[in-house]
Amino acid sequence: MATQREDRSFPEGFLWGTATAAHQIEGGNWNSDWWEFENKKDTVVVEPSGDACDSLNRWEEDLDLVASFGLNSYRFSIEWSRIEPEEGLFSHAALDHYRRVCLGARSRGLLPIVTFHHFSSPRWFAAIGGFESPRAPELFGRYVKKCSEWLGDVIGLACTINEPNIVSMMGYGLGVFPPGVQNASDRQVAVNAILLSAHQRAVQELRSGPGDFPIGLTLSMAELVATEGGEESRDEFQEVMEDSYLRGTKGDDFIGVQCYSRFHFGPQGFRGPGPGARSTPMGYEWWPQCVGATARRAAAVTGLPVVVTENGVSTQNDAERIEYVTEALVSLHDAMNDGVDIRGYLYWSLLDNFEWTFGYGQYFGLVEVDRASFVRTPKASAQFYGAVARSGVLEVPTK
Ligand code: GCO
Repeated sequence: MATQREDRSFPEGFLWGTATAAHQIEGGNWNSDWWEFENKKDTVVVEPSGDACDSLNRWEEDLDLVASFGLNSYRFSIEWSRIEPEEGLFSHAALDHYRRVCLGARSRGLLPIVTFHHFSSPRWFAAIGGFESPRAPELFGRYVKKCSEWLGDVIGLACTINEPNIVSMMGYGLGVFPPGVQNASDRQVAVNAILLSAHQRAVQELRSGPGDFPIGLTLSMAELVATEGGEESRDEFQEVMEDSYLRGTKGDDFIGVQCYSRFHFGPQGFRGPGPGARSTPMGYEWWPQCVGATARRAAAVTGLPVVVTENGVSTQNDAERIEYVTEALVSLHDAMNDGVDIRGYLYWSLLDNFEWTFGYGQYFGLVEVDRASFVRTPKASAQFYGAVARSGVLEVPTK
């Protein structure tokens, strides 16, 4: 029987992009807490980031790829440890580098979506306690102000802090991010509060600087499912990891939603998806429709427009990536049809890159990167996703 299909049309002006992060793609980020964390003797990180994808040098090649797919935006992060290598010492060369990246994006018809903090911090900042330090909001605000002076007129959309909830949970809960502290829930909650005030300080600095662009934070979210007796632990997780931040975005211009799957909660708390559930190499349940669910909840709690600033799947089966993105976009389109104000979707990630504690063993990219030569090879999913972006129409095969 011929394959039928239904078309899902997205509005004019919808942001179709892809996302990366400095530490995961640039290479040589030796002055950061992550470099120290991944190279220390007893590290939990499977391998160091090293040269990553050499994007500090190959950023024009990366922009050419994004534009060649037909996307209209590119999210990347600027690296604090390059901008402010020592406390109070700012590198004009580094600021100018990121200005060139913003201008390069614009010259290729790509809206530059700039993240000011994507997990990595300068060593000097980590040495004074990082986001446990009461000085963090002032220090982060000063860094953002300096960036705003240099880049404000060329930024298209600003993400202050990437997944602050993950910074605290992984750093002070699971201990697999710097500073590698385990089960310190009081410190995790305290760090959440400081991260949120750092975000709010950054919003003020960006608002008072040059340029006029939407500002928000990007939050790691998941579709949270409670089975009988799991409601309390689900609600506790939701409060610490999501709602405490969602409430703190009052006055922002958008909420960046980043989700990959759903999490289950039973009478004993967090539990797996149960036998036979399809999963991904990251160990997540295969659940792309989490995108629509989390966008709906973020919009309902914040009242803000939503940008899906990250969503994607780690797989070496590129057809699976196409399947995942298709299902994710259908769930997003359903939410938009129900009136949720969703402004864009940024696929994570442009490149196969350094996946933090997992090293280079995960493959989220639309583009393969040779680990020795750094040669970039677009995958079929890049052409698929670019075709959706160019037409604004997702063709969904129906049975
Ligand atoms: C995150 C980070 C990204 C990850 C991506 C895949 O959400 O953890 O923003 O740096 O690489 O999410 O895990």
